[in-house]
Amino acid sequence: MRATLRRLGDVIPLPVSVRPDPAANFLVSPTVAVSADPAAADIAEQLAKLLRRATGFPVPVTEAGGSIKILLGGYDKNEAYRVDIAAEGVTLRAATEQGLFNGLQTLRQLLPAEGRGIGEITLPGGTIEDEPRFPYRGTMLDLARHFFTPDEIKSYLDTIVQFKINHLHLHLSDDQGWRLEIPGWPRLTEVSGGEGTGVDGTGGGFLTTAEYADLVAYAERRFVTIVPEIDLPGHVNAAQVAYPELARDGEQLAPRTDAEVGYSSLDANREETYAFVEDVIREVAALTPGPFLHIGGDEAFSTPPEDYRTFLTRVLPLPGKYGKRAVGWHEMAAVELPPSAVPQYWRIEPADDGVAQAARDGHQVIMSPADRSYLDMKYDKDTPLGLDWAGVVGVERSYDWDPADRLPGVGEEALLGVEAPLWSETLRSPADIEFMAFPRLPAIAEIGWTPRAARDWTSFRDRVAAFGPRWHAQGVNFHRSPEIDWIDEES
Ligand code: TNX
Repeated sequence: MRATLRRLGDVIPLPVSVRPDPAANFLVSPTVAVSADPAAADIAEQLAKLLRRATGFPVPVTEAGGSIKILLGGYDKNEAYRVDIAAEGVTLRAATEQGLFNGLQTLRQLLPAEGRGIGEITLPGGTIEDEPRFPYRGTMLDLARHFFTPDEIKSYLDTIVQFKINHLHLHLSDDQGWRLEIPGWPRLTEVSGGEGTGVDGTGGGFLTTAEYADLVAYAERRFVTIVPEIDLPGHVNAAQVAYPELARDGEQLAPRTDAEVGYSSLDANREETYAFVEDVIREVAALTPGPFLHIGGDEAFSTPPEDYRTFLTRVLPLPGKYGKRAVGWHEMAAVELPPSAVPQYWRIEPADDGVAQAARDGHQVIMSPADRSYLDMKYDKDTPLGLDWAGVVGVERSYDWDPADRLPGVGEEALLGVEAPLWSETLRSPADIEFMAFPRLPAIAEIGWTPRAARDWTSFRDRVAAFGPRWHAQGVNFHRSPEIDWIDEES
């Protein structure tokens, strides 16, 4: 069987520049080899593996002489890359391994759906030159409402990097559970991380410090930065159940498995609170090589506004004290922020004074409006999973907006990037995660990568249609949205 030839621009996110040259198609023949500088050997091996799987050919990796070449250097931007496909050979080049990794994802999408061993295949001729619009292209996974194991998170990582997502924010604590072991505070995970925790008592589990470190390293090898979140000063019932001295009157609170929000709070006027918070921030910072530490700050409805300011004024400098940039949900912008702090906008209102002021003050903002980017919103009223407080979010709705005109006063230059959060109140399995994320996460990935003027819903809709057989071959679940005219089989 001969796979249909992919078109050079059939890539998500759409590259900045695509110049097809149909006279220059490259035939991947049985003698093909990949050669690379030793520093790029890892990327070469990953490409060879994809080609072996697609063709069934041996595809050796050599230092020189192969018709597919991987070159490091010549390009001065971190994430940029260039691919040239000609009849005589293919060249992938970038200044950094991260750039090569991005190019590898592009080449992967130009291969037929994998796992087929179909013999000779053709890569479409021409040149792609590419680099991202924003440095931060993220998604968030809520491990607190429902825990997912390290292997499950790794498998999700392997899928999201194909769309050049480069940050994974992990929501590690909430009212229903605490999901990261913290040295010196063992009851957090012993009491609030085990069996019976999470929404409906079905989401138990936690990451040991070793598992977290391994996960961070796994992500790093795929050029993904883990952004850990400890949600403060609200969303803390699980911490208070484990350590009653963190409760307002020192009382023993009951574990909660419902999905209410806004009822719990640390006491901003007790020193015990700050001893706990600083320990946790120091330990999480020590375990996290990436630059960001997310301190939550959302929905603190039971923290009086004055206390909220007192609390954040003391806590916001702590990530900086331990070498990290504080990220927080945008409510934190009610307080004077340290210069490097990053507010993350999550609401649905068309304006926000605090975020606009932060942007004026030179802060970078992450854009995650719930009515566009929340992966836990239902696709339509019949979606079996998810919530609908921000409305239903179909695929076109998740694609057809722009972060640079979402909030007055928060334009292109104020944006660090975009993130698509996935809250897990209604999720139970990796298949549930995938169902909510695909195809909406690729839409958000394209918003974060592709220049605004170059992207267009009908083009995205047509390109995403070809991912049905790819996700099928990879064992990845997705929502067969009726908005997309899915291609069932690559013939
Ligand atoms: C709001 S978004 C929350 C979460 C919920 C989510 C459900 C945000 C910062 N807080 O506590 O899980 O809605 O969509």
